[in-house]
Amino acid sequence: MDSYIKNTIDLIYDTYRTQPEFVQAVEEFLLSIEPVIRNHPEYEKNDLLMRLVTPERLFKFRVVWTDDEGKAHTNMGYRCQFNGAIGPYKGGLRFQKNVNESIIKFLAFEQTFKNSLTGLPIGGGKGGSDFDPAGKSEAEIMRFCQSFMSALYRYIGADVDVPAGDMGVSQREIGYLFGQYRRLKGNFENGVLTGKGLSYGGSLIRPEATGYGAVYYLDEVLKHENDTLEGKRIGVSGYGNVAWGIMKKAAELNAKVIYMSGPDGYIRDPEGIITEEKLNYILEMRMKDPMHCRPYADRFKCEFIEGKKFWGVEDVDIYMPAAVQNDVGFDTAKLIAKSGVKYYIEVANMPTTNDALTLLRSCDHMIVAPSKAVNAGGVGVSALEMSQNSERLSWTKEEVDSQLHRMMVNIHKESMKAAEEYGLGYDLVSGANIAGFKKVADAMMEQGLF
Ligand code: 2IT
Repeated sequence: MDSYIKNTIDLIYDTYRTQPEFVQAVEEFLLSIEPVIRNHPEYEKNDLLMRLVTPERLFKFRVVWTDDEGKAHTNMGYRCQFNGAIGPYKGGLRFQKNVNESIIKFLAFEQTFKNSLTGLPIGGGKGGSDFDPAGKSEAEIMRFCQSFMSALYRYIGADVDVPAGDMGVSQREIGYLFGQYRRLKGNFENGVLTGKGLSYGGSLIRPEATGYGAVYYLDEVLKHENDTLEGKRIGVSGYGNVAWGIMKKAAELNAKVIYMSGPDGYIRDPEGIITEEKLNYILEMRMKDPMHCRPYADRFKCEFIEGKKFWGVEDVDIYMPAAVQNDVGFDTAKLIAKSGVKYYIEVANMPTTNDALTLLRSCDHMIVAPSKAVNAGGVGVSALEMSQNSERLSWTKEEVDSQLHRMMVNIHKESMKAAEEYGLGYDLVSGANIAGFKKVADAMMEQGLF
């Protein structure tokens, strides 16, 4: 291994011992870009790698809110402005009980290269809170969002940092956050958040964009293998916004999702989650209770396997982990490798542990695609929302969708080219890391030391 890379990884392990997710993301990334580093001795002199893995800034703030009984609660809020070399910081907000500095930093780090891959001028950021939205009333959610934005508003702006949603933050939360921003600033500035409602500057297709983009990317992978989506069976973990977009677009393109999973277990629907009735039912089910997918099995008379994950099943052609980070660990990866399934298309941010990813990538029969490329359509359409806001107009569904499609084709192509340039063959993981890295590195080198 290149000594500059090795020393940097050692230093990261040493410095961030208490931030395992962050260290994991950095290590995977640095190992991938090794061939580029070897060609650029000037990077070491300019301390490029330590600068690259050190956030420009990270805000931590107290968020106090009152519940419906009038009792006060205190949570931690975060916004990490990781890298702004190629554009305003851009990335989602995650409200989930397990959120901590390590998780926010890994997401912001990944976001930097994902955003670079979109080809649009957006830097990397991420934020959120350990607030647990489960079981909270509408009024409690509103008060929490207002309090969160009261702390955050001074650090963001349409040309500074543009947050969006992530887990636990959807259009409803973005509405409350935007309302509070407007109230405090006395300025409409609708480009300051993305994922907004259509009545105040939101973009058509944004809710579906991540899932649609993932299927467009998958389509490119299949074409590369002289294969097609026609008739393909897909196993998707999760049934959230992103998984839902995958189900819908897959159905449109004559493929079908036959497995989905939730915290309570998994569903096997061999007919496919393809009808409008089924897709609408999932939306309803999630709104009522985001922790259980079992009601789907009862409603559509299919199998529900309690408390288990479906990894390892052989009756799919494609696996798409679209739930949480580190969903697939080493033992699960062994099951996936043994299943003989050819395509492993990451969708959620960092769904695979590093040892599991190494194992899957080493299987000759498998093609592995990395989440930072596959899920980039979400933030890509957020950037299109920013463009529409600054032009003060809105594009049609067809316009946004065709730009999204083009973006995903391009991300696949650029990743493929980057890997080929370094003699790595059809290696979409390294290719995405290299292509995402190069643009950020060029911008940082040209902007001088800071
Ligand atoms: O992980 C992601 O790319 C997002 N949560 C979307 C970020 C955005 O700014 O739309």
